[in-house]
Amino acid sequence: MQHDALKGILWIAAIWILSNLSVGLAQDALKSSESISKPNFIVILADDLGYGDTGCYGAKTIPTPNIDRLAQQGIRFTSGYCSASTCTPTRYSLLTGKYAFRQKGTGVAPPNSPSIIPAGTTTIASLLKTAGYKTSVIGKWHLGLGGPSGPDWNGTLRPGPLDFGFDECFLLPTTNDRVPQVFVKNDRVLDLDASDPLWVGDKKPSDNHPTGQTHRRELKMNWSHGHNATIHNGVSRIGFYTGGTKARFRDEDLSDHWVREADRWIRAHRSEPFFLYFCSHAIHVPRIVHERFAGTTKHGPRGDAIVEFDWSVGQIIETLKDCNLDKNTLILLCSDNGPVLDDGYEDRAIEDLGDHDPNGPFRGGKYNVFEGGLRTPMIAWWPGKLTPRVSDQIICIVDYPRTLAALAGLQVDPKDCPDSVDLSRLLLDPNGKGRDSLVVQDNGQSGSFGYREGRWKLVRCDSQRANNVELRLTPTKVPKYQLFDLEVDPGESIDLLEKNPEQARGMIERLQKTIDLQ
Ligand code: NG6
Ligand code: CA
Repeated sequence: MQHDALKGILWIAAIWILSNLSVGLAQDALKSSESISKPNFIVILADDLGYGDTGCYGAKTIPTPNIDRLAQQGIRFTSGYCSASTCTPTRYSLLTGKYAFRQKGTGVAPPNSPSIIPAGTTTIASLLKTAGYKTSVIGKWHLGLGGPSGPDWNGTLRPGPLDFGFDECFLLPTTNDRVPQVFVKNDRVLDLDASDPLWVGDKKPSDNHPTGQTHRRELKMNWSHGHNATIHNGVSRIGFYTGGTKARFRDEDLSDHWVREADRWIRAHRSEPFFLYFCSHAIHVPRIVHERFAGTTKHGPRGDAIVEFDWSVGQIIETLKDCNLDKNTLILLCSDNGPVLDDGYEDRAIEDLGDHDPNGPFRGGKYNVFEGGLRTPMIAWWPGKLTPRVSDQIICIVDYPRTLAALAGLQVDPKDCPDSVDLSRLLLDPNGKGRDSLVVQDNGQSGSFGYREGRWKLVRCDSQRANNVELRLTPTKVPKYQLFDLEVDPGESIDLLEKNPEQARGMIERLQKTIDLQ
């Protein structure tokens, strides 16, 4: 009798254990199928790459097979915009979904810039983190680091990416032409030896400190303007620094570092949804490619740097394929501003340009608000999910936060990412619509804006001067307002302002209204 009772209890216990186990297994299966259905996101941001610099956008003499393949298999946008024609404000908008002119101090950040993004700001990374994503930024940051007194290069570099939603980071802290040439891993300078502290400043640290001016003849790449302060790796930079000798990188190896880190990070997070912001330094000056890419084009370092960037894109795809993630990953590829030829170093960008058109059919480039400064190669790639096509709908990098949040199934608070538009339908549906209107800006100090509404483009230059309009840095005098019909005049050469006063007046008002919105 006792034996039977024990048997019964054991049976009940076994059934209870088994049923709970199966519920647990079912829950696990659900969890993993949920995470599989959540796509991974990779934003690949080039630096200073022009609309016409890749094969799929018309380049004939610079091979970019990897980017071209993405375009062929995905959506190639012909009206894709970065939000500013310099780096810092564009990066600010990409992360925060906010136009940079709304935030003071978002112009090109100097070497010792404190962190620019206000504490507590919702970003593309913090949003995705709330949806269970692993997040990382690998590459050029250029949004400042540290509190109001600037970066503590020998200590903890907070606030930084870790305070804006990134779990990890591996950074070029400023630009490759600004000091210091070191990596920041998470919140510290990588490989910094405490006995050789890093000092960064904007004044010569000693009378005999070698600079691009005192040692010009010994440089491996001569400067043409600016860039004549501290020398590292045979190249003089913007700003001064000493120390951190072991922590310094070789410019030639930068792309290899980004690729190696991206490969490591993707593999480590292959079984959970992830967001990787991959922001290469390429093709920013000084354009110093790895030895294996030197001379691969007839356009000198600028062309070779595009080939090297394309290679790094190809390597990321290889990693995704190897991890079997290529069908479940959306890549958005774009550039932070339009092209520039001589941006401070004598690297034959002008002399060896030949017939290549860095800004494609457009006028202008980096530093101005003509289309060449803002219209960027923009490709969305997500095999099996996006119908391959060319789209002329308007999309901007400021739209990435809300678009990716929507694809991750998130609701975004209306006060967050206020200028970002959810364009997920535009990606998923060939009949989806882009933006009705868009405001773009230059570096942000001179009151220059571009305002696009459909085929119309208003150019506003309060200073009545614009730089790099003909891809030469000499300033050009321009009227305060100009109006162009991009459908018939993509090169912005025929000012229609006087012929279309109503259209112009309306756009001037609507632009101002958008600027004034808080
Ligand atoms: C300019 C630099 C230019 C580049 C740019 C920022 C000089 C003369 N020019 O001030 O070389 O560094 O800033 O580029 O110093 S960006 O792509 O990071 O915005
Ligand atoms: Ca740039």
